[in-house]
Amino acid sequence: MKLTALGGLTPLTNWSPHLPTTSGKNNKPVVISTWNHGIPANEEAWNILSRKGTALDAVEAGVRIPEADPEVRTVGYGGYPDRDGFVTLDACIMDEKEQCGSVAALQHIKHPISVARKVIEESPHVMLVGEGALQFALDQGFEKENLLTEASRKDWEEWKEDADYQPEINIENHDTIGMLALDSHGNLSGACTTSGAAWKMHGRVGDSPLIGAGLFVDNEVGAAAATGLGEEVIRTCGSHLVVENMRRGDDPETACKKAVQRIVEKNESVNNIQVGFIAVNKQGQFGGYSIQQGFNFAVCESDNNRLIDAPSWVS
Ligand code: SD4
Repeated sequence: MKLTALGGLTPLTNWSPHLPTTSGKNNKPVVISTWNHGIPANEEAWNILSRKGTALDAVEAGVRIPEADPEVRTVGYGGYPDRDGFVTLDACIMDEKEQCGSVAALQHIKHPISVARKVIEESPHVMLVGEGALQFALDQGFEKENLLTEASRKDWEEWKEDADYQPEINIENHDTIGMLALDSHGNLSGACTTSGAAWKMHGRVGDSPLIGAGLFVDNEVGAAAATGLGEEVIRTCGSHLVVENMRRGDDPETACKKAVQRIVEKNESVNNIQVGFIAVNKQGQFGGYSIQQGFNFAVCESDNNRLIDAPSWVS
């Protein structure tokens, strides 16, 4: 471990698990999602889970809430555009049979997560991008809309004055939404949806629509999702790594922490990098972990929907 290069960071050995960032009991159904906007999203998902609905239906319905909310500037309608002023959306969804669907660099469609689900149900593929994804969505009956709100257009105009691309560590405390659910039948599913990094290059795709990076589900083991600087998550196949850590016996928080540690070890400095992971296992235990402070996630179980501050590598 390159601790010398990580002045000021906490080595794994000094860490001890602390409640209530994780749950120790057998627990289902449960739904967990990234950031503050996870609270209303969980509420919607819980409506389905509490009526014995499927995890797949729950995560799709849940993340549609921030996708439709123009106040959430990092997901769906109202999301920040790329440097050329285009709102391009990334999303994926994965179910308990390891069926997965994904869209990337999709424009003009408010609910990319539902297009991703259609990729599972109505195409022989896993991933569609750009123009092809838009054409598929229109063929499936989705409506073409302008997703660039006046507020986001103004922010983009302001950004263009300096045109300085600096990924922000925690954007207003709510970024990509990744959501994981365990339903009353004991099945896991996950969804992840985002407008990606603000002011990104046109055509840039982050981790969020990439199965294994932004999201991974293995119904025998658990599920994980990521938020933060997508390039770092892609390099380490972050969500897949978290699930594999759980397969080897780690509880969800430790599994997330080890994936964070992998990113930390691969970088000379993580001062300007934020990545957060959430995870849930087959027993309904959950946890999260991030590089920097400021990452939180929402958990809903037994009608109790609450925000939890994730522990972080940098204290
Ligand atoms: C991306 N991971 O496109 C997304 C953005 C995000 O917190 O999650 N920001 O890189």
